[in-house]
Amino acid sequence: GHSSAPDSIRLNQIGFYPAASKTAIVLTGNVQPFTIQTPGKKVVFSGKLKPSPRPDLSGRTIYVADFTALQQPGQYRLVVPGVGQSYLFQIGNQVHAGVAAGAIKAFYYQRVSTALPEKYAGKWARAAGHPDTAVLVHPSAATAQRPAGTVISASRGWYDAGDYNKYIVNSGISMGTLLSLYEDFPTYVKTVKLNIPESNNQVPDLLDEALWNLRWMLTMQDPNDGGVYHKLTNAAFDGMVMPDKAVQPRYVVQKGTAATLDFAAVMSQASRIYENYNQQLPGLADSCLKAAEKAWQWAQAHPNAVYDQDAMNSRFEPKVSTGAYGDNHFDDERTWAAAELYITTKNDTYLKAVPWSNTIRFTIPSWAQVQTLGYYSLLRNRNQLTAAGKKAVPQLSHQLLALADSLANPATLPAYQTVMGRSAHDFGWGSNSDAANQGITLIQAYQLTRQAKYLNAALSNLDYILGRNGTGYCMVTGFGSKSTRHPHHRPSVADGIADPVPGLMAGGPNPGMQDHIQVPSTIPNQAYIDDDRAYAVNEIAINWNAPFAYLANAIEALQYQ
Ligand code: 9MR
Repeated sequence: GHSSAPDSIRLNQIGFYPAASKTAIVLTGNVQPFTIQTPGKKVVFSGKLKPSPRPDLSGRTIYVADFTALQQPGQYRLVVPGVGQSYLFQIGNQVHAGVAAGAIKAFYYQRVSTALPEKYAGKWARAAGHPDTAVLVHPSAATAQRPAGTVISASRGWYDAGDYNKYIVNSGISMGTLLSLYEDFPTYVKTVKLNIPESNNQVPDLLDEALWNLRWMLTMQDPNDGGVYHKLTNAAFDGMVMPDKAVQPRYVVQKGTAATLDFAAVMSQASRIYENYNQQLPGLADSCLKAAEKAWQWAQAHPNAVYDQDAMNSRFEPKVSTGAYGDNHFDDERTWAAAELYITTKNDTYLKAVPWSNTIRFTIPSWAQVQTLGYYSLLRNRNQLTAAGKKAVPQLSHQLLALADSLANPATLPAYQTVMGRSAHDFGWGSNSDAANQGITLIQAYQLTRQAKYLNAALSNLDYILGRNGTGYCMVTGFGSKSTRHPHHRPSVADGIADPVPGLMAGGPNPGMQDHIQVPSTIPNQAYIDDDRAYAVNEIAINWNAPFAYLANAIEALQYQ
């Protein structure tokens, strides 16, 4: 036939569950008929486009194809005469199982200090990078016991993103999100097989993978005082080379309140989760809880140790120019840490340390804004709390549902019929992770109420990430028909393999152009380019993949409940 223009039809490029809603967006100028066809061009469904109730962010009316009524499993295309046809998609059960597992497997590919053999990594096999067995204490972190230049070992962990550094703050939210996936859906998560070196032990693969980073995090605590170094880093970002070719000196820099509280939260949550695997991992849960309590005490004694990279650079050499993850508001980290410590220990002292005074504030989590992770944990553990903790549950539930209702409000549904993109403010750096984190909020509301509207709304954001969006891309490498192929990700750029490392979600549309790479459009939901220099829209990061992994796996876990 003639040019198929699949770019004019935007849908989840992977597919749909038989009983779930099925929507595509068609970029056309008028109401037209559409059909759904098999690969052999047999028409199995006919419908008519409807104009979107609201214009998109460029002010244009776009058109909605609803084929929810088609439930027969199979492979199909959507065809709009004169406009084009979509990529092939699937209707079927477990339709997202592959991408959901892939989103977790992506963390394996980010492993530091180990080779990735072909057996697990396929064509993305690579040599070990960054042993991190001889890391220098930076002058900003010097103490009497550990003067500047002291050599410590801090192996393992995950590379943060497209760069090769390891940041505690960002590891914190990433770990909290992945551990919460396990805590919310243990039965499903136990069935997720990742083909990683630990796959044959008796621990779920997700927890094995998370352990690679947890063990690194434990090394970032100074055993002398309990404080946690903000990050382990080069002085400057590496070039676009493979991990084993990046051999610049590595430092741990000053301890900070945000890093230490995030660490305390993760270790406390990890303690109660890995406790179930005490036989396979003897002593781990205990070590985590001790580390968490020690970190908490350091943070109590240092309630305001800001990581200010510029201030640090004005006083110490070498100057450090890698990611700052700087933050100077710690109430949210304190809330999260106190909540996790309270849930694990049942000690009301921690509950009292939650800064409730500024009232419960549910916001969409980000690396700098983590109190909601603590609220989620309190709610998911609501039946195990002490009497004092149970008192907070009604207010927490109320606030969670207020946020979820504002997200799922049909009156503010944007043109693409997704929760994501209700306003231009949704499109900052790493916007796809906000879509995923909105999805998690909605899943939490569903867990609490079992109201289908929340699950449907969460699914709309999975559809968004997988293709029903203003860019026309499925935002996850290796999945979908037209997906990100050139992420700002050093191994994907440097490995000489055409296909990018799979399972990685791009940051997504962001008109900010902090990388000075021109995007084809600065309309916020379209401000995206698949270019490996464009780190403001096309980098990948552990704190972005984690909520995506949560969302995709949670939706798989919930489909038959
Ligand atoms: O995700 C971070 C984003 O919120 C910030 O605006 C941005 C600039 O400070 O940094 C992002 O984090 C990057 C980090 O600093 C270094 N590793 C790559 C991260 C993703 O781009």
